[in-house]
Amino acid sequence: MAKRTILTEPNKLLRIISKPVDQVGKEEQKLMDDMLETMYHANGIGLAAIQIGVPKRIIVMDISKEEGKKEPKYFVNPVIKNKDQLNNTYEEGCLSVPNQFAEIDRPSKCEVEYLDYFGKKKVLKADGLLATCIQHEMDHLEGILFIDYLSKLKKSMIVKKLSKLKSNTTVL
Ligand code: GNR
Ligand code: NI
Repeated sequence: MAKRTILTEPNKLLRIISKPVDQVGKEEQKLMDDMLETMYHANGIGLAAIQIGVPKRIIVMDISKEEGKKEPKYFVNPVIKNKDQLNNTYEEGCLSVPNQFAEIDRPSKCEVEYLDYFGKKKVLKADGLLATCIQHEMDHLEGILFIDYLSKLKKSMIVKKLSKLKSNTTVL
């Protein structure tokens, strides 16, 4: 496994629409391993492949709370089947929008069809944080970030802040 660099806004790659995976093979499994390691290292609960610069429809997630008890979840080619009529507000953050948080409204429950780590077809009914996180990650596959849901003013303040931070660092 290898830890990779997480891209941050305003990086254009984050706006790419990711491509479906033909087959879950060795290469995809290696990518999922790397994504999980990268996500754990950054203390995130989810990560989409494009966040490490790979435009494939792959997501990893772990929303387990207990320290030491890992519950990794892998989603390849995920499709949201049913969204609840009812919305839920959650304070969201994103590893690609570091240290910025905002309340975002999304359907409170959803059903997702996907392939797992072994390429097996699965269906998952999600609610609570899991539902929010899956929808946040699915947005990444479409090149959408949570700040896109904010007012122009709020969004531009965040983007400006991040651009400034970036120009002050020597890495990248
Ligand atoms: O670590 C993360 N936390 C989080 C909190 C609320 C809603 C969504 C998320 S996902 C985020 C990791 C990330 O950026 N995934 O793309
Ligand atoms: Ni994110």
